[in-house]
Amino acid sequence: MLNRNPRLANLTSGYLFPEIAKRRAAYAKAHPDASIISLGIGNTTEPLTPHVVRGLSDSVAKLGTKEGYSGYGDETGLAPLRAKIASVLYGDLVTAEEVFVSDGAKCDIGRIQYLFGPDAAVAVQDPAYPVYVDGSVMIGAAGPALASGSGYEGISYMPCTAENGFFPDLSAIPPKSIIYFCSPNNPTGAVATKAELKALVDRARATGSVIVFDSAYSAFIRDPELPRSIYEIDGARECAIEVSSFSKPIGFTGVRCGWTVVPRELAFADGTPVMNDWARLVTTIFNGASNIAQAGALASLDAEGLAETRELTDYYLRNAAVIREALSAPNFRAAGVEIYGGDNAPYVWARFPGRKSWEMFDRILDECRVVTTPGAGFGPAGESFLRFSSFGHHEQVLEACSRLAKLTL
Ligand code: PGU
Repeated sequence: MLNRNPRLANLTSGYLFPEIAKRRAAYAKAHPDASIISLGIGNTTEPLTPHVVRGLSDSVAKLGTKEGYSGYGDETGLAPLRAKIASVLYGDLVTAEEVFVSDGAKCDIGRIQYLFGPDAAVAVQDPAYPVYVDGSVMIGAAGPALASGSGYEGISYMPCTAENGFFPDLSAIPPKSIIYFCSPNNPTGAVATKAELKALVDRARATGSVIVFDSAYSAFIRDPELPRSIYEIDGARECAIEVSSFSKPIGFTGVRCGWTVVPRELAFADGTPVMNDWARLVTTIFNGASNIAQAGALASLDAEGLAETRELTDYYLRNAAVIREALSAPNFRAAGVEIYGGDNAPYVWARFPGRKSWEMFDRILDECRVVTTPGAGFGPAGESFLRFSSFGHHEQVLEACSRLAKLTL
């Protein structure tokens, strides 16, 4: 038989979210009458909005006609959608040709690893969305797990803690690194300021590094002073790729549509534009996002669609506020629980001093029948934290919160 890819064998555990689903299923099996509520995975729950549904269904109807049918499209996306993303979401800070439509941010994060290959150094915020690290291990840019059990060889972990305002010490970034940076952040809920992103861009340029900026949650930013894109920062066009998504703003987690921006100025050490290789890559190993999904995404970018996006994201932010309040109840306060995030992001990040993440995960599942996400699953600096997701039906979130109020700590 063929040998197993040793890089895949380097992964120490399963992907975080299926791991949590497994524990939930085991608990449900042992307690068949328990009504479990999930504040775990960041998966949207509210129905698609009417204007977006019209965009989708008009596209389906068109595909059922001789004149309107289309097969394979441009692998880089429908021209009107690329133009609308550039103008509406970036205020023309990027051009339509620099926008590459995809089937989602996670898929593009995986494909981006091919651009730089196994020799690139990797720097990540710690904690971070697990795909950055696991994807790096899969391509061989990161090696086996460290003996200490805290991460993988070849990855520079940049702790983001309450003490540093969840913005890392950038001096830890080695030369010529891929820097994964997520803002609004999953899981901490922190949003980097313009000054912080300027420091990040300056450090990337000084070290010959490339930032992979994940703005999947930018639609949740309410503070007008906070940047929604890395391209609001001078110099970013020379050093940053941005990945983003329609999953969370318009509930497309299952429909699947996202995009990646690769600016014309971004070049490899030999001067080759990164954009050329990205186009080569996506036209070769990706056949474009579904034309139906793209039509829905396009509808979300006109005035009616934008109003719906605002309403939908407001709904989840209201849930986040309820969760924040629940976690400041006397039982949590007495245990010294600290609460972060949830105001410009759909995640609330809570620290349980002196406790382990998985221990708290099990306790809350057992006592409250509420699923959370253990902070340790996002990296060593996530230990002692839990992430609470605001994606859920409001009444269920209220019920989960009333159960949390009775948790013994
Ligand atoms: N980027 C970040 C930072 C995310 O948190 C997520 C989803 C994605 C990208 C995925 O975007 P798509 O466009 O839908 O591919 N994170 C969720 C879901 C878990 C997962 O495995 O993606 C979460 O709970 O963290």
